[in-house]
Amino acid sequence: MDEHRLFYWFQALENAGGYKLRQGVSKTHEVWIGLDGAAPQHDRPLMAACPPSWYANSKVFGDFAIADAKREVVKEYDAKVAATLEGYLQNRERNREYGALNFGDWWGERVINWGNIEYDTQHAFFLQFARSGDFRFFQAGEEAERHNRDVDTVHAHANDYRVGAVYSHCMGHVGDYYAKSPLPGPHQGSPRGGFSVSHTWCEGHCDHYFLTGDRRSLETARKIADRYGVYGTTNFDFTNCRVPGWHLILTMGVYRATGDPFYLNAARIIVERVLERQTEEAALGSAGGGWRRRMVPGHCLCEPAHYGNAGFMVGVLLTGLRWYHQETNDPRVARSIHLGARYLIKDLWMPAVNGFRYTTCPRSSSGPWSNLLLFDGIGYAYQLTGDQELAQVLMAGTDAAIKSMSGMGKSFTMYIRVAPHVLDLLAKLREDPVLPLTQLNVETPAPLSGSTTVKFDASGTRWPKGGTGRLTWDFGDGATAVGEKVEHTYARGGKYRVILTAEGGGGKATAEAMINLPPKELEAVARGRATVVEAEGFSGQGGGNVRIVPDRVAASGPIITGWHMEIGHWLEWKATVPEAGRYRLLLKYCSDSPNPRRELRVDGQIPADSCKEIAFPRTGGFSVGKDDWAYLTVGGEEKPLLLDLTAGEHTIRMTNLGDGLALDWLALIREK
Ligand SMILES: [Ca+2]
Ligand SMILES: [Ca+2]
Repeated sequence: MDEHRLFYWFQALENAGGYKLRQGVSKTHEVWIGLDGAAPQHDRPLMAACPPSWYANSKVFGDFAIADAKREVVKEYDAKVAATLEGYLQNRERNREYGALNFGDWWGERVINWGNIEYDTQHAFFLQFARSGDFRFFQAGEEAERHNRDVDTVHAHANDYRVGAVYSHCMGHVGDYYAKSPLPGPHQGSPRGGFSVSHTWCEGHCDHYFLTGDRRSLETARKIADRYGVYGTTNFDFTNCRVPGWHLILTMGVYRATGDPFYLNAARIIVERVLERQTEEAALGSAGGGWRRRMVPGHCLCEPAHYGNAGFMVGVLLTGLRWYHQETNDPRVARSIHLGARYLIKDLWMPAVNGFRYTTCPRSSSGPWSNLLLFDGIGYAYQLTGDQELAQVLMAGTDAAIKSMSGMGKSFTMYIRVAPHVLDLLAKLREDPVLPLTQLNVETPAPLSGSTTVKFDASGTRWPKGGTGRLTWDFGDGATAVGEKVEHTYARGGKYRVILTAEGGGGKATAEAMINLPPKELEAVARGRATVVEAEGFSGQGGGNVRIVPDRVAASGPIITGWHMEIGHWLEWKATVPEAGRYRLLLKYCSDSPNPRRELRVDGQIPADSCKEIAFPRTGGFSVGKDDWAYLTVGGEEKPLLLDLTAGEHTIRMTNLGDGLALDWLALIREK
């Protein structure tokens, strides 16, 4: 990365021989004097700290589960958080996140932005310190706190309206060094520094004050909450759910810290409008209970766009409502949280990946990365209602969520800022499950084996109160079975949704898996009637360069991708067939582009008109996080194109006519 993108620049004053800072930026420095003439040995004074149980009982940081190496879920969570902190600190080294005005923040949001502590990094770290007593988290939290408090926040300004505003992620913390991003393409660096309540945090400031007594942190929190409580509640309304969500979180944080009713009143204004706008009835293809709207391009690229919502936005709002409900016990808010939690599950929960879809749009990606963020509201709703459908999702999504944690500042913060508040519940649901806790393992046949026999194992399923129960299987093709370990042979390849139902101990739970089997005609490989050529083993290319990538989900060795940049970019493969005969050509590919097309030549000739432009239907992804592979028989499965080939080597060439296409392998299959 270019050095200059990392620096905070002091802007030169024209003709004055000096430099200027943005209005309102401040800086706190500690001066250490060694009275005995020696240099101080520490980079921070000794600090008095309490044991985690004391912090927990104080409720200053809300309800949370303290670190406990004997508790399932809690133990795994803390081990993962500790390991992920290493990744966070390594990123600091790699990105060189140093310098008086940079240190404490993390870099790399939208490639070259400073994150400006998005999701309240200091709060996330202070909470982990309070739970665990691990001082590394206090230090990382204090570094983030001092940066965000001093540099990212406007402390004083000629325009009163700006006081208490906080810059959103942007280049150089405060923006406006560039008129536009120096990188080409969308979503690469935000040159302007703007303010939004949806990128503004106060909880970490209050935490720091409570842990250290540093009044500057509390004053900063009040300055921010005052600004948004005054200017931000006039004729209050909102565009999307995270606006009232973060506004409530920061306002309630300062209310808890100060007890000043001004903040509770500001929160009440927000909540009233949130309740008015909740869409209780299912409509327009989206479940009821969310705050349905026509989705914006980042959330849905379909024409016309789908109605619905983005899970993380609703999740943030539920957290804000939770904090408000904990202080007020307003029954309307309890009901709203329950409706919202059910909405998240109905519209976005994807049982096959034990995670949520990003938005209501069926084409948006899904995974467990937002589980912990959303589980805060869902877990609270479960505690309020005992709704077992919520418990099932909480139980199913716990392990996947913990495993998917990453050390990038934004995602790390997003995981650990709320998870501690739901962790105790997640652990209790594991220690004493109210429903069967299903464990579904799938063993698909080896690639290219020609087999379509799949093995299923649910013997790890746990039952409430140590009892037992009945496991039933729906294989997705009409067949069913009963038992812990079963296997099933599919008549043909394709994608199947398998549903396991566990019933016993007074409860019922289901689990799902998606399996993706190659076409039955690949049996020919096992019988020696097919020649398979790995895509990455191409013999030549021209007009561009593809990338060879290992480790894609469900791939046979590496794959090729990056074949979309240049129209006319061709690739060639050599395929040797042992016998003369008629062959069909089968390709294993995936794509998330709207309209991938390729020209096909065999031994220099276009074998049929249909090969001048072969269209590959979109598969929904590039097999990064889930199995997006599909199989295409040239000419179609029903009436395949048959190539008359002599024994020996033949050349297959495909040329890019547009859009991205990842290829795993090609197979020539001889007709019987
Ligand atoms: Ca910053
Ligand atoms: Ca391959």
